[in-house]
Amino acid sequence: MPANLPPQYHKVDEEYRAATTPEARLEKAREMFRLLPKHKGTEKLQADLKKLISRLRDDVEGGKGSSKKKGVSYRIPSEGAGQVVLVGAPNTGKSSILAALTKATPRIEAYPYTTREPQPGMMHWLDVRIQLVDLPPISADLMEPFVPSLIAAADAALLVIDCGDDATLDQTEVVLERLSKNFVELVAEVPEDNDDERVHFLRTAIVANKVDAPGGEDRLEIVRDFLGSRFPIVAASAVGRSGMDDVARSAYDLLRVLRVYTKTPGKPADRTSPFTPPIGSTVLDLAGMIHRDFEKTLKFARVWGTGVFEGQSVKRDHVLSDGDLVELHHS
Ligand SMILES: Nc1nc2c(ncn2[C@@H]2O[C@H](COP(=O)(O)OP(=O)(O)O)[C@@H](O)[C@H]2O)c(=O)[nH]1
Ligand SMILES: [Mg+2]
Repeated sequence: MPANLPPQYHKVDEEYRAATTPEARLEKAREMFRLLPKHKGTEKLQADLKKLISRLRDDVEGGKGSSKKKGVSYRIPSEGAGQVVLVGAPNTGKSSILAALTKATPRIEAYPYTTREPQPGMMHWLDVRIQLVDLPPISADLMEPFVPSLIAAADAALLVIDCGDDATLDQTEVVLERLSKNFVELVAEVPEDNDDERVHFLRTAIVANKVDAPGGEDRLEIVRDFLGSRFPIVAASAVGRSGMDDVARSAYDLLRVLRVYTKTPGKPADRTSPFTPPIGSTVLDLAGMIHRDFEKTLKFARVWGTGVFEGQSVKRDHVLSDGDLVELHHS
């Protein structure tokens, strides 16, 4: 995606790379964020820079002696097409959803606060691998201090709510408010112009879980009335195993990626494991994902898919579509 960065940005980027202390790097990263034009084409860069800034801030603060560090901190490297966190009040069924959709085996109990640590698992939606991360709950009484930063570092969130509980709307408000106070905003769409580097926006869908519970369908309607204009809502029952495909599909949709398959000239296509570049990516972006050097050597590509005739030759700046098959040709 064309970002059209101002020349000063590249200069500060170089200074950032040359900086040797966390403090100097933090300062340069902040400067880069200020210089970055805030529009659709820089969305990914804005998000990456924010993550970098908060990581550097942790480094700087962590280095100032252990008294500054409150409790444990976790970092879960993203795998597959992206990382989607399961967020919500206690006992809403977050761990049950992880267990239903992945091979992970979290503890599931009928009482709250069972999950104390983040737990990842790998989920499949069609041929795409997506990482789900189960998190400890958020309530008025408790929120582990590392939870907001783990959410901020993810690519998207599923906000799990309990349709078996009359307090579900209140509990959900508490979750959203506590995160907001910690500069994490769960939203349906990430705003394009956000100048506050401290605020992390996370694309979010609601999983209305436990629709099988007595009164579940009625509460689902109430949830739709109150939150339906704010978030997409997926109805589910982790225990009844209903709506699980919809949950997986909505996690994929939140990531805003394409499935793009590749083939080597003269060889058959690999139709099994797609690359997952962000929507709007070009042939050149894809080349860069496959190998750094490919960005320099790429001459043209042939594409089978949407908006082209079969095997059409396209230039480096051709914008890809979901499901495209691409054959890269190098000089
Ligand atoms: N009826 C019903 N119970 C569920 C569902 N999902 C989870 N539960 C139950 O709710 C309780 C809490 O589940 P858990 O996954 O540990 O919730 P967490 O605290 O959000 O991780 C357990 O007793 C689960 O069996 C569901 O879809 N329907
Ligand atoms: Mg749990």
